[in-house]
Amino acid sequence: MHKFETICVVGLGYIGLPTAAVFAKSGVQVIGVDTNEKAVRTINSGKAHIVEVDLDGLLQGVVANGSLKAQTTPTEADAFIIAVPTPFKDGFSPDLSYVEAATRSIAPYVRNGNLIVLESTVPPGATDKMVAWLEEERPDLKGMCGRSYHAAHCPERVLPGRVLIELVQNDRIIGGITEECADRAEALYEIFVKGNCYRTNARTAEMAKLSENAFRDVNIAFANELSLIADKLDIDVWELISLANKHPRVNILQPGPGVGGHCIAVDPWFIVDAAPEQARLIRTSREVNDNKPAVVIEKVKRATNRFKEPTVACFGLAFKADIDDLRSSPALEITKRLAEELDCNLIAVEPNIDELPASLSDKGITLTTTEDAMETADILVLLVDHKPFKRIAPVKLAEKVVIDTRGIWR
Ligand code: SAJ
Repeated sequence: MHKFETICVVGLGYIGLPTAAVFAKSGVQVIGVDTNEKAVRTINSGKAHIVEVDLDGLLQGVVANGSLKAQTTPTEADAFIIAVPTPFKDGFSPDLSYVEAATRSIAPYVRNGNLIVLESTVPPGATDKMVAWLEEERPDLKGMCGRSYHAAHCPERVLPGRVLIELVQNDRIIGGITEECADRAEALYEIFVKGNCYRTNARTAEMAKLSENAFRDVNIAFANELSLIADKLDIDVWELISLANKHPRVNILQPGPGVGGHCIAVDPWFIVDAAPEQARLIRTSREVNDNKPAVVIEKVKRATNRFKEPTVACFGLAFKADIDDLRSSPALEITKRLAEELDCNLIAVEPNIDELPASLSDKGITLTTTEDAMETADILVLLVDHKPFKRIAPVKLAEKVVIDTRGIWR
C-alpha cells in the first residue's frame, strides 16, 4: 500500500497545528497551511501562535529539523487534512464556508491515490458536500471518490490543555465515504494514534462527534438546572450533587456560570439544525446553559444593592479552569455585561493573561492581582475555578460578600 510521505494540513489552529506537529514528529514531511500570515511566520520561527501545553517545545524541534513548514497556500501531498473552524451563523445554522474554501483551495493539488480527511466538527452530510465541492473544481475526479482518490471524516476529540496527550492516546473514529476510503484513513492515523481506530461511514462519524459534545452539554444543563432548583429551595447544590453521586450509577457534572468554548456550546446546535423537531432535549439544554450568565448577573446585581459604591471583583475570565482561552467564555460575557449594567468599580483577576481584551478595557475594567482584589473588593464573583483561586484562605473570604459560581469557596 502507498505510504504517506507528505501531508498537507489546512488550518493551523487549536487542532490543525498540534496535529501537524505530531505527524511531523512521527517522521512525515508536513506542510501546514493557514491564511493568517502572522501565524505562518510565527510557526516558521519555531513557535506556536496559540497556547497549548508542550506545543512550543514540539514545534521548535520539528520546524528546526525541517519536517514541518507553514505557508499560506496548499501544495501537492499524499494526504490532505482539513482542520478549519465551523462556527454557526445567525439562527444557529452551521457555517461551512471555511470548509468549502479549504476544499476548493486544495482541489488543484489533488493527485491520483490522494486521501482527503475532514477533521473539523461538521453537521451530518458535510463530508459528502466536501466531495461535491472538490469534484466541482475538478470534473476529472467526478464519481471517482473511493477509486482514484479517497475521502473520510475523522473528528478530533481532544481536550484543550491535554491536546498532545489525547491526540495520541484517544481512540479515533474513522468515517470513510467508502470502505476503501476508511482503509486509507485508518492507515494515516495509525502513524501516531495509540488508541483504537473504529471504522464507520462518514455520516455516522459526523454525528458521533456531535453526540459526544451534546451528551456533555445535556449533562451540564442538568447540573445547571439543579443549581437553580437548589437556590430556590435553599439547598447547597454542590453538597447535593456530591451526595447524589455516591450512588453507584449516578455521575452528575458540575454547575457553573454557563458553558463556554468553541465546541460544547456550538456542536449541539448542528444536531438541532439537522433534526429540529426531534432534538428537543438537546435544544432545551442549550437554552438552560445559555441562560446561566443572566442568572449570575442578577445575583451580583442584588448583592450590590447593599452597598453605596461597591467594588466588584470578577475572578477568572477564561472559558474553563487553568487555560488562557477567553473565546466564547461565559465569565467574559458576565464581566462585560456587569460593566455595562452596573454602576460600580469593576476589577478582574485572570492569572493566565497579561492584558485585558479591548472589549473589557474599553469599559473601564482593570486587570489586577488576586491579592489586590482581595484587598479592595467588597463583592467577589468567582467565575472560573483556576488553581490559584482555590488557595485563597477561607478567613479572607469570610470578610466579603461572595458569589461563587463554581463551588470552590464553600
Ligand atoms: N463545564 C461545566 N461543568 C462541568 C464540565 C464543564 O460547567 O461539569 C463547562 C466548562 O467550564 C466549559 C465548558 O463546560 O465552559 C466546556 O468545557 P469542557 O471541559 O467540558 O470541554 P471542552 O470544550 O474544553 O472540550 C470538549 C471535549 N468534549 C467532551 O468532553 C465530550 C473534548 O473532548 C472535545 O474534543 C472538544 O470539546 C472539542 O473539540 O469538540
